[in-house]
Amino acid sequence: MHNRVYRAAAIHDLSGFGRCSLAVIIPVLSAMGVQVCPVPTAVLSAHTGGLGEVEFRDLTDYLAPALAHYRRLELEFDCIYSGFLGSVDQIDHCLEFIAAWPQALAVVDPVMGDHGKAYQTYTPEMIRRMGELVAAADVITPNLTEACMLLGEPYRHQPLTRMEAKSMLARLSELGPDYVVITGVPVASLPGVANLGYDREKNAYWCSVSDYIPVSYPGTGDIFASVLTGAMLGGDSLPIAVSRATSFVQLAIKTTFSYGSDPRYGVMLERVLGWLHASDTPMNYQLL
Ligand code: PXL
Repeated sequence: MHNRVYRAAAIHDLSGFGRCSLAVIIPVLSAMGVQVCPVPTAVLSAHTGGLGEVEFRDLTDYLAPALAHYRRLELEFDCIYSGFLGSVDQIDHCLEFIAAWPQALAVVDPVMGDHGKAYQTYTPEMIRRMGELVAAADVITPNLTEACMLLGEPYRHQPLTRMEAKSMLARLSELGPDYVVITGVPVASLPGVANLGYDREKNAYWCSVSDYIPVSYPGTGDIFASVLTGAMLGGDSLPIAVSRATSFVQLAIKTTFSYGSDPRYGVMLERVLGWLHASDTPMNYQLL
């Protein structure tokens, strides 16, 4: 039994509107009993997914002095969790955070794009160098677009066979991480959309399936990776952590869809956050 609150450094942007990045990561991890220390990579007025021209302030210069301060304080982090980055140099700063707390669980969400396309602010160099950060991670959580980018493959518009899905997981783990999770994957023999997991040490492939909902909301990848991180820090096995994250994101999407709100405004996290306190163990997983 552990009798302390785990602490995570969350290296992500702060988008004021649209319910993504730190605006959802902080409440989700806090609700799961993890202390979040936000390390903002950039401040934006809103996410970059269709809300017009955003105000963007890059915080690359802030990251090294913030790390130096935490070292002076002799803080311990149980987790270093990175996501949306504002510039290519921030990859080096994330690597420095991971190196400074080598015993911490290093979770890298290689946020770069979705639906087969890179996000507006991501340059080809950032995409190329993201592989270095992935190599230093214990856990990575790309969506299918990001998984294809990391492997240098064209985006897959057709459902994957189970063999292709397993091959993608295994090849991503060869880049370095012990645990690979790919979100939002259509798999030919499975209904809906699958979130896939691979535990390299156990050589075990898992999947957790969601119903297909014909709307896409920004920030769901951040919510998924945060629930997964909170669950793994709390001692869940990989399939149970993937299952918990899948169930929660599905609940958030279905709740929001039922209200018919503007998808660009994100999911109605406020209405569903309480579910994270449920003590039931979700068992929405199967072998891939
Ligand atoms: O949820 C990913 C994300 C994070 N941060 C910013 C974004 C997006 C996706 O659009 O624009 C600023």
